[in-house]
Amino acid sequence: TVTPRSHSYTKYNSWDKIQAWISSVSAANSDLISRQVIGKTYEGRPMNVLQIGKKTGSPKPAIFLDCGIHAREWISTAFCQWFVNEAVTTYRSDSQMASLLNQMDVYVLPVFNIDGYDYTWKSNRMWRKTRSRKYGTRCRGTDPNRNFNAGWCTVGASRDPCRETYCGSKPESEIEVKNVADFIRKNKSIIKAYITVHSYSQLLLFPYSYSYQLARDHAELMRVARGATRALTSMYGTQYRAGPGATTIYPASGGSEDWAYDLGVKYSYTFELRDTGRYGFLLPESQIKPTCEETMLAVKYIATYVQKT
Ligand code: ING
Ligand code: ZN
Repeated sequence: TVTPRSHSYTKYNSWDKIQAWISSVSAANSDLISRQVIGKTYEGRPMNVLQIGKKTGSPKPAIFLDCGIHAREWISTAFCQWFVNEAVTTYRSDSQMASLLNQMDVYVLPVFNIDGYDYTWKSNRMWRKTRSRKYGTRCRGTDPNRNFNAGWCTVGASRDPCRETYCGSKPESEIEVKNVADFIRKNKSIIKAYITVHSYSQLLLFPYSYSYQLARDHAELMRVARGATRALTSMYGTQYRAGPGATTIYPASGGSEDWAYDLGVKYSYTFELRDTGRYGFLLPESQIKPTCEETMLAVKYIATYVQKT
């Protein structure tokens, strides 16, 4: 696999490097990867989705995986790059990966909130939101994980544009959220699982976050989550907790995973990667490899479960 000079899977990469990597990894693995632009960000950057899977000429069931909804959660963005590389480099040697990619496609959005991510590199490392402007305030940005149409702005979100959890002027007011929601709606019939990656806290969450009500598929979602976290822990002993968002982390509305679930994507999960607070969002680069390796086991567990269901 040819990667652009200075892109590294064990370092955090700037948006410019990730963009060049998207081009080169797609070109070098054209048998397994197709790329498409699902729209542009507020500041005009292209949002690329990589479709990974053996090309069969007919639509396959699929998993949608996104990283970097929140700008400062750099380990999340590193994970999507790791996932793409693992998929293409182990397809020929790992029978589980081969079977998965022969039967299913994984749609990967490596960076959801590109404008915010770029801003964390150039101006403010702790930025979380998008970078959109709003009339009448100097505060910029909406929390993209409060902007989906799932109990929108009812709990754990703010109507104040200056707050970190600002829900936006209406559901899908953020172009990045609308682009992703449109893509998932358009491919609703094939998307069987939705996985979104955040940091930090070492949790595997599933619906609901906007309500204390248990999801219709609670028992199955919990069983799969437990299997996934058991697989993750088996590698380095990293402890994860699994459960519905509202009771496991905090009640919050407008999240992508609740929205995807209510749309009909049954296997809908939010990962909160390492750590539990020592470094928080500033997870050292030395932890990229172990974090991504262990998380791969959990994602493959969920993917294989969905494949066989
Ligand atoms: N945590 C998530 C957040 O957006 C979450 C938790 C998950 C909320 C799913 C709502 C739905 O606050 C981080 N670290 O961003
Ligand atoms: Zn987050």
